[in-house]
Amino acid sequence: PFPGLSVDRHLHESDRAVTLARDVLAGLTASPRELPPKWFYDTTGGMLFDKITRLAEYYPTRRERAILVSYADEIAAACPADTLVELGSGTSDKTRLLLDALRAAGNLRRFIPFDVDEAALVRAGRGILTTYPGLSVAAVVGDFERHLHQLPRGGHRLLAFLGGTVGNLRPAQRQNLLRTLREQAESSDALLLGTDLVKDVDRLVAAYDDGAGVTAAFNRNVLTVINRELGGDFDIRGFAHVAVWNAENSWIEMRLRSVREQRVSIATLAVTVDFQPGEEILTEISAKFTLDGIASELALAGWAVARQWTDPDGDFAVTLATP
Ligand code: AVJ
Repeated sequence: PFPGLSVDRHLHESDRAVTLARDVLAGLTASPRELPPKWFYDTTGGMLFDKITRLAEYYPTRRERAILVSYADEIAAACPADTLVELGSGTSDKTRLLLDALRAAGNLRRFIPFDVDEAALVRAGRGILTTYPGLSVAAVVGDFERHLHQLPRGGHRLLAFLGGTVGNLRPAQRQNLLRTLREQAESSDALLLGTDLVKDVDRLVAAYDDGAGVTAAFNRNVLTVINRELGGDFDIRGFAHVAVWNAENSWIEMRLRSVREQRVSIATLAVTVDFQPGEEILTEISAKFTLDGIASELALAGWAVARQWTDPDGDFAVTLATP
């Protein structure tokens, strides 16, 4: 669609509809009810998340950015990659910090953004190309739980999975993802993993329950997506946003709590779901880590930690690991 930009599709619009239908049917008929967080991110959800990253309470994006501002050069020195692969891309601001450092180190040739959202990939790809002429951008449209083995090989790749998104997966799913990446990594590849760290519970909860109600709108947006794409009749005001710290599992849970007894129909799925007052849907887990915990999860998946960086307050970590 643009010189220097190629798009490799492993996920199509029709897959999206089928996968959403499957996830919603399974999740809303399960006990406890659950919806996967990936369905937050339609155009509105993407904009709301963007707004979240600028909230006073939501520190992770700023902290990770500060780490990259301070240490991108060290990262590039420790891993002089010619290819940056960005998993769950879209956020080109932090990408550019890495691209700049890799370019300054002298080897950068290729950028491979990987995301479910084709439009966002093309937009980001074009933006990157205008600032990095000569770079080859090979976008991959895929789901990081299904299409990681389709990533282009070759060269010296830095596989970046930033933002703390790995925390949306449960431990077993995290192991799967880390092992899938490890299986395809060549000895000259490296992994760069961004993770939020355990801290004061009040700060953690505030980050997921901001005063302006942006996170509440983001959480409820999944119901709007279901209404639009599956013919649902969720009354958005009938569900309250809840953020709680699950100490046993070391993760934040976002839930939607039915404020009254209500029946919801989802036409495309031909199902109705009854909610009791106070009944909840788990919509997201966001795991918080310790530096040692990250290292042992990586080790279990066959990765060796080369370096770990945190921001001065120790809020967030970026870990560089090698096969
Ligand atoms: C984009 C997955 C890293 O878990 O902190 C922000 C998503 N959810 N506020 C996170 C999110 C609620 C975010 N990640």
